[in-house]
Amino acid sequence: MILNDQNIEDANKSALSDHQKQYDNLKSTLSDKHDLDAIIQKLKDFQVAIPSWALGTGGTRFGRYGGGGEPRTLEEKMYDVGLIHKLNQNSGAISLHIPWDIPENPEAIRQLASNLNLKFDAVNSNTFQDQEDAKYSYKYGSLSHVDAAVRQQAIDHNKEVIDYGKDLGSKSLTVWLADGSSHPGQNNFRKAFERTYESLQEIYNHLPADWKVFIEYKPYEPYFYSMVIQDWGTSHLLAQKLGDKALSLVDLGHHLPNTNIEQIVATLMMQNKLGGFHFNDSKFGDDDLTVGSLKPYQLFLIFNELVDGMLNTSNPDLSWMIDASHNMKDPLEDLLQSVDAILLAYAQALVVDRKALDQAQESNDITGAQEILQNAYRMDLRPLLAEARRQAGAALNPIKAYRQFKVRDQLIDERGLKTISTGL
Ligand SMILES: [Mn+2]
Repeated sequence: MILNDQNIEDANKSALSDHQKQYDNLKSTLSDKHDLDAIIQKLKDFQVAIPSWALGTGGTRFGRYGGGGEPRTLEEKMYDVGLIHKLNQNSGAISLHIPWDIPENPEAIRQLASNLNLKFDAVNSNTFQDQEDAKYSYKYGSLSHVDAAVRQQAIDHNKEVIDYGKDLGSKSLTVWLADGSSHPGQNNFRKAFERTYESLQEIYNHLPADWKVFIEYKPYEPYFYSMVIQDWGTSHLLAQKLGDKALSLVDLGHHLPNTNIEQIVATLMMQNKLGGFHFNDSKFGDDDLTVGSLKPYQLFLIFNELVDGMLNTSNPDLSWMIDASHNMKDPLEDLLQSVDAILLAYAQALVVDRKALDQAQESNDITGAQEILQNAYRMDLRPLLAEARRQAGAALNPIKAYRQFKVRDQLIDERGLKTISTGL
């Protein structure tokens, strides 16, 4: 299924005059202090990649309840991302997980991406599952395994993923290493780190000149006692040792409860070592819930540091991606909500009075600093987002348009009710 410009125009028609009133109101409040055209341009430019594994229904170790019309092939996944992008014009990239989504015919896949106005974001390797035709098992680790032959298999897989990405025009590899231990004494921490570093060096040396590798960290799961890359410090240490093309990746769900993620962001950007971002939300752990659904203020504080870092450090441009699992909601609706939450937090951070905040901080005016942040956070910037979408040719209200066009019903008609998407 494809939506065209006329569809979007039709969907917007009835809401245009209300939108104009709301936007004019907001404009009169904001335009004294802010260059709204510049902010709108930033919002239009902001593109969040959709991972190929998040377009079907996810599950837990207890079960999975499919929702129907799920994409069965890489091509169908790309059509789904194309639908999201057509509705919001902020999702113009797809991130592939190999071997779940191997591009068998790169030429045709590139052509389809270009037809749908999509780019290929980071490619992701998978050494946390055994593949059917694999010679060795990753039960006791991959890049950190005690056996050099198993490590080599995992290294070769990562190199292969880079090669697939090269064919498609990706510029980065994300490594999330699931290696670790579930029992005290099982692993020698130092040796596990050293083996991992050596394996990553070989992968790093396979990167094309204009590529980066992002190193993701996670405190627990799938292992419950230790993870080889457990936190941002370990990720940063590896990135630092590897070289300029290696950077850390922050996944919002990969922290223990109450971790100050915004401070991690500030520190990594100060070091020019923040490469990528995986968005989701969580209450207990790596819950992979809709971005901004539980802790929107935290998301705003994170964006406040991201915007500050983008203005005041030389950190390279970031690779933005959603990394969530849609277990109960329609994945496409959930992704539309997530992208909207990300853009809203970004917009709020863009209207923070940075000069006043700096003055408040430098004069220990704690109350004043809080007022400045909360003034931005409590402003309703949804009309600004809608205006950016309108200018970009997207739907004023993407979810409403999605429902108006009965997209899910059409996808079920096309693909069937019992389809299952590869991935989570
Ligand atoms: Mn992630």
